[in-house]
Amino acid sequence: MAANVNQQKYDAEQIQVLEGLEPVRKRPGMYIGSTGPRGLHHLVYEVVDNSVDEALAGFCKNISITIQKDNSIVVEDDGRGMPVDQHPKLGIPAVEVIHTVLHAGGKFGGGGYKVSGGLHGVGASVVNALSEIMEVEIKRDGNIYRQTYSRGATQSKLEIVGEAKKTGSRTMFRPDPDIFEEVDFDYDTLEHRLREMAFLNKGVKITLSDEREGRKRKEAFHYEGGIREFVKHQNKTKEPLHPDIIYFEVKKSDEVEVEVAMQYTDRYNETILSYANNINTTEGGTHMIGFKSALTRVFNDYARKNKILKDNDEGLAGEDVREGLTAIISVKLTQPQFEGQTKTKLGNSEMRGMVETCVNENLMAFLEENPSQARVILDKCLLTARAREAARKARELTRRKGALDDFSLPGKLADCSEKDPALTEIFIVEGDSAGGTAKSGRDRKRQAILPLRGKILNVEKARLDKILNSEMIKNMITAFGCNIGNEFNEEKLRYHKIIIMTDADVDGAHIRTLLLTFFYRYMKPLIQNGYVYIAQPPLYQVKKGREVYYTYTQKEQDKLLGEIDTGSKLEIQRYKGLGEMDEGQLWDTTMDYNKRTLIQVMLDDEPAADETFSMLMGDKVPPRRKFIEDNARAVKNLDI
Ligand code: 0RA
Repeated sequence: MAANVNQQKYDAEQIQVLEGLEPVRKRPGMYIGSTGPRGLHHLVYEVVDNSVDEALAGFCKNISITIQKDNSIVVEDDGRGMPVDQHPKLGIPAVEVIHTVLHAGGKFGGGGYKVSGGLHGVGASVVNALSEIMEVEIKRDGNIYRQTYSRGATQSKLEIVGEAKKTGSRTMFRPDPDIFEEVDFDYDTLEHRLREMAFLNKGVKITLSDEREGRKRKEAFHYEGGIREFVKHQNKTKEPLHPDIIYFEVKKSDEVEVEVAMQYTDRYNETILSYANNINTTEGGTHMIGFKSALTRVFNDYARKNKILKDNDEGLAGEDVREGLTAIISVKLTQPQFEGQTKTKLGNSEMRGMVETCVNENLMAFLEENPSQARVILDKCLLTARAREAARKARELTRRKGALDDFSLPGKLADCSEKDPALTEIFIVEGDSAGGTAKSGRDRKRQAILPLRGKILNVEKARLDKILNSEMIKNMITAFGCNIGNEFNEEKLRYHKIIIMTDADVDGAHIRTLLLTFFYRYMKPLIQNGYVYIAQPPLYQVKKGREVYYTYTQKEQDKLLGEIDTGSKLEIQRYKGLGEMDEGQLWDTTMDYNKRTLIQVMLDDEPAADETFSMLMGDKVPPRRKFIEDNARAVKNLDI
């Protein structure tokens, strides 16, 4: 009888709990951002974050993640094991609360900083709500405990299923196909984030395995050097200017921790990645501001003190001391405040001073202890400052000559008549002839056309002064109206859609990559905030009598030819370039708002983007060859 009463009570709790997770299934986007691939992978990070928290608390060394044959995920750690004692109010085991009550995670918090509570930081209950099955196994107090859940509800009571010598937690879940557009996990996506996690939490060993048929792989990420090795990794395809990776760490009690690693390379761009509680703060924030101001100050002070800068020399500017720099700033704090459009901007005001002091003291000490490395870095800074000054003088000269060219729209631009940027778009078109066709075919009110002739400059290998001498780059800057680099101003952007329209061949892909490199390095917010698109011109035109079909991929073409009645005569044209279409065709297939497909360029993973652009556009050939070999099979419309 007693057991029966208990059972009833249990059922009542269960219903209450079930109601608690309904909102997550109704509006998953609110909790994990999206139900696309990004949201899907986010489920894994939520579960891994809990194990990383256990590692940060000092109780766990190993975390393993396995993609199983059926695309279910297993996350296992050797921590203390999730708590199984009864929750005083709810009367169910703590582990069940963690998995069935929304936002329960925080309630168990006993001090120390946590990864969770960050970008989404919604915890295990949300993963349960969005999984068709979930199973937790806990080794603790000599027992193995198990409980199962499904779509947010408890499936079985927590029970002891065996004996355990060690401690730890194991979570298995399979995302719900009713919720997610696609439930296939991408190994590379997980690999990037997990490697990043291992860099950011030194000493923790994270293992990733793929057990799916034909895709078997296994890798371990374990870095005793932490973010030092992160910098080394980011600089793999760059040429470092000095041997040491400058590194320092300041820990104030258990409340705050600041870690900085940096090294200069021969590149002209900067890669400064900032993190708060393991979250990539792509919008920067107080830690980033503190770092930048300390950097400028330390190099100026050192240069003056050592007479590298004379008394009446102008000081080094921020961009002079950041050129070629690869740096990682990682802070951990108990109460992070995330602000900004995408909640990736650290708001805690105390972090500015903390990072600033930490960098002021430690960087100055490094320079003083390593005079030859200091000299190499400063020589580079001085060179940059001189180039910047020369470029400024040259610009002023053209301005004084009366040429207002700098401010007037480029002659090559066919602008649109609409003035509201939210309603307009600009097509960057490969070649004058396709540019001409696009001009005739476009909607003059809302579509502007800027033709590009030949190849654009590879900005990965050029300094700003040279970049600003490139006619095509100047044309883009003036047409967009938003300026570049430090002067970039999103509010001045003249078109809210920037559409790259190149041929569907290798040259087109090259031009597209060059353009994206320029946008990424000099107008990053354009990509971050979703203004950049890629047009999809068709690959084939198929005519059957009076009917005309267009297909955009080889697969689509094969499908069409399979479906179409091939008894009658077909005329098939394989488009080699945009120039082969007349204005009507170009409008119909690629530019018409109602029929076209545009691919929006997004920035999901900053370190990965930096790595790819550095490798594709830099001077080291072997990594590039390897990339091409690895990815050759994924290239769909390769036409050499
Ligand atoms: C003991 C106490 C607490 C949590 C854990 C162990 C624990 C949780 C997880 C989640 C994944 N792996 C884990 N390993 C251990 C609660 C105390 C607190 O939140 O500080």
